[in-house]
Amino acid sequence: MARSGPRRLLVVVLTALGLVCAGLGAGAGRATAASAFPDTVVPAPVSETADGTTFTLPSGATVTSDDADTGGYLAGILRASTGYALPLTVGAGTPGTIALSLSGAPASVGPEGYRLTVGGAGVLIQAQQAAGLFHGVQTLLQLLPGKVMSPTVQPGPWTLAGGTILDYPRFGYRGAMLDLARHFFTVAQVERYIDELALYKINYLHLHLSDDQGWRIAINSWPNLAAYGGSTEVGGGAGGYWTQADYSAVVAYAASRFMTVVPEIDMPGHTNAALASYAQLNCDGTAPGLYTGTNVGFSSLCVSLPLTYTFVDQVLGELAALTPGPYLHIGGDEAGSTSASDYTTFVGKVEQLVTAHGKSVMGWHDIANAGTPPAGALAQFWDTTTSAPNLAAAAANGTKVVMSPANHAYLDMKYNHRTKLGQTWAGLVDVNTAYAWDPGDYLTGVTGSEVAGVEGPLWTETIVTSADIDYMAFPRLPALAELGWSPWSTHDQTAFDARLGAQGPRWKAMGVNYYHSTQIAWPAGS
Ligand code: TNX
Repeated sequence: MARSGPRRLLVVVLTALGLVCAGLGAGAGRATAASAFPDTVVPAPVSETADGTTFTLPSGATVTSDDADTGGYLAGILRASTGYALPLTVGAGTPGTIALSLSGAPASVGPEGYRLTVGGAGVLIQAQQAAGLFHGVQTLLQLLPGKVMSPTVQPGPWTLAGGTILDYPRFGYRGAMLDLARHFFTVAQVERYIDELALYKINYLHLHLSDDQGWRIAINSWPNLAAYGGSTEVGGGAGGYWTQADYSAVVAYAASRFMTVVPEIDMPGHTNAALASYAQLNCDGTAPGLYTGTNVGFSSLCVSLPLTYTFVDQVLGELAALTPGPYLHIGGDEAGSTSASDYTTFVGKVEQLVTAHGKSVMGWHDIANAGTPPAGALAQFWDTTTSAPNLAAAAANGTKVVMSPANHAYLDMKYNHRTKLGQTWAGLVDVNTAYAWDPGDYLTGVTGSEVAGVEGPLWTETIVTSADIDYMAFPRLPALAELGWSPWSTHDQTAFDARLGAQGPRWKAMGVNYYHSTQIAWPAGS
């Protein structure tokens, strides 16, 4: 649905008013602040119609839901900040003040979309599937004052504007990657990040589980990988690893946020931790030492060694058994110590192993240098160029592309030269640079229909704490999330910057250590 000119102007004015009101402090309680509906939502919805009314959540409000988990998720957040009891009823019956319903949604919303209606009696979210209800809940939370995200009781009123939002994603793959290898992160740290990502309708979590500096997942058939290969990290710290139960807990937690885990074992390069753990995996039978620096491209599995494929097969087999999602990511990037012919041989064999374990291949786009991957594969573009001929050829043969151009999508690039964390090899990436590209029309020879979606990788050579993760991901991750979800027709830097600014009070309430980019007018106090 088109946005009319006058309404757009009105929204700009009301948004500004909302920001001013937000700056008046928690006690101001001005119902008019909610009039900013609906242009506070990131990612921008497909269509939105405000009807000029408002609705205030009464203290006796109830929640009904056709999906128990999503109802419980919403009620949990609302109870904490409003202090209201918000009793939850699951299943059929009279709709509650807030009703999450799996009936009546238009077919156009698809598996992940929803229709959200705010009327005089309350809020109705309708979806075809539970994922749609969950995404609709995220939009609802963004229509409420930002302090709704606080873990402690805040003063109301809890007012939102009346109207209807119809919404569904542009792309099916909207990912974030976390590198656990350069620095180790605990289950709790990753679950915290999952919760933050879920707010922006991210639906894939790519975990980079092995690299030169560490191996982070226990593999029963090769126990030294984690026990020894996981015992350090960049800078020489103690590292760590997840047990298989830890990994399964993260997979289940992600699923509760409608997010699919994609595990990555990077190979044939980026394998020093594995080579250090087992001498017999090395061509010369000698294990290198553990590595705690930040160079890339110096390690390679031994392509001519039969044991290499026994090893890869067993590792992938255990991971496949633990992973309900469709993809196993085999890395394949920066294999600087593997000859081109060895690389082709190796990637071809490993792709067959992934297929044999019933999974689809995902790899960095370098895997297209080894020819077109098997049907159903995803190749992840990471370079700073706008053309990648071998990738375009694979795409023409059916490989779908996930877009992570490092000069726009890498969450480990510095915002500017004063940024203490991060790297600069792909350039500086402030918010507007993160937002200013079209994933569906970026690579020469790769058409929109060949693009599966976007992903924001966070490499962790310089990232150590959850505060560091927050600082690099926010506010850029929401920009990427919008490129992945919202129709291109909504793309507007000025409008986005205003909507992004409206997230500041939410992150403040949650304790997210976000970067206060000077490109954004953050509301006072956030
Ligand atoms: C490149 S691009 C890498 C990673 C590094 C990252 C640092 C790619 C697929 N690999 O090994 O961590 O740069 O920005």
